[in-house]
Amino acid sequence: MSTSLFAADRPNLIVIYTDDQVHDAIGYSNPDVKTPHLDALAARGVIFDRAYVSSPICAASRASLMSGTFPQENGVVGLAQQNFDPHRKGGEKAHLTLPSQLNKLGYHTVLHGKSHLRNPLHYGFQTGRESGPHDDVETFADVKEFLATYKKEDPFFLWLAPRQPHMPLLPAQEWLDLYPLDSIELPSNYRVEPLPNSIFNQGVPGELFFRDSDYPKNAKKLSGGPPRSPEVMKEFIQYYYAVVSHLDHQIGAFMTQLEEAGEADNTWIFFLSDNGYHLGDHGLGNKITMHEESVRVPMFAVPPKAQQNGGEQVRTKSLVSSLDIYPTLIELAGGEAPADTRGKSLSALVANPDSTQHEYVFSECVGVGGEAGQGHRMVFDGTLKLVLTDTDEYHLYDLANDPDELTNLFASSKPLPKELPQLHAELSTWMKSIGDRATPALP
Ligand SMILES: [Ca+2]
Repeated sequence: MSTSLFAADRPNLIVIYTDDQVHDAIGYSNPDVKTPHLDALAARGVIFDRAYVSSPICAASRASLMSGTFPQENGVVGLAQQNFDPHRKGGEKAHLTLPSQLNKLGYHTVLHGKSHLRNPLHYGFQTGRESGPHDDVETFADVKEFLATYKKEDPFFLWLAPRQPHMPLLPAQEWLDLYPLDSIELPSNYRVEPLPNSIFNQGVPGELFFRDSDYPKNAKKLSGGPPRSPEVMKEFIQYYYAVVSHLDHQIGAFMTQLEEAGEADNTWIFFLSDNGYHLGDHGLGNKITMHEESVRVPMFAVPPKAQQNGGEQVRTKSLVSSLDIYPTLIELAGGEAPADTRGKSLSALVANPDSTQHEYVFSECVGVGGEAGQGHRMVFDGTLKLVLTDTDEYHLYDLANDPDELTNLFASSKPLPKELPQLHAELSTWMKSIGDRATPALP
């Protein structure tokens, strides 16, 4: 793919934005997961193997993507739905949201599925609606109707945000049948419960969540946190994967409809999730932490037909941020993202998957405990991950040698890497730039 092709003439833009899908809960990264439609779609574009969200929790991740800013910059830092101020920084530096920018560039903008920032029309979408809590059918019915009735004067920007595989996990039996329990593998870093350490805090210090009271259907309500036995965890994973496969099926049907509507030839599709999910790894459920399972998501981009690569899978190992979506879409629409937008257009990386999108990615999750500033932050250079926890402890992981993030180098006898001071400087500079507090000295 060439850069000139990236500047196609006002293509339609679709973002498929799933909910709580961990990075390897997709077939092209994990053969245990059955997602034939997503695998085929991804094979027509570029897979971003190392994509990180700016915040591993629903509302903060979404507001961040819509505004092109980190949570502490736009004020939506937590879990609960909040009235999202479309003008970041309280209006001092008025900055239109992604849908508002695309409206100005002549796009028809529509959201169907989960907004989680209250009414999507409030922050720039022209049409669409937030679907109900059990939207596995409703959201896809809404987008089907949108495509069927869409008038073709203007290109469209469709934000398709199904709630799956978020709780509750209620798959039909046909999807569960794809995953016999005896075929389910536990994660290599599975534990019955986490070690007592602030790195695992998911609320106020020491608080842990599984949030699976609706799983499985009709089951006795389970308590909110660990311990979680191997048997229970395998059943949980079975339900989770089954929901992912159902979601894949629905996306496949939508792609067929897009094709039949004659729009596939002039549409860019981006796929990602708002955050990952702990499936018993480290003894955890839910997200919120800075571990890979929480902050890393499946993500890929598919260009219009004429620019596709003929079904040969293309993957990039470069670090990518969810914040890159905003400037990428603005560029595709022929506009220019505001200078202080945090992400960077993916155009150069799509044209050359061997290139480097970011030297460092950052993430934060500081609003869950209910007190401002409480939570975790991280910087990651692709090998080393430095985390500052909510009790001011630093953790350092070497993912090249420890991909499961089991050894905190500060608590081991291993020598600290020479890159550590630079990593700390990057974390410190970034935290200051988003209005976070000063970083403590390294141990
Ligand atoms: Ca989510």
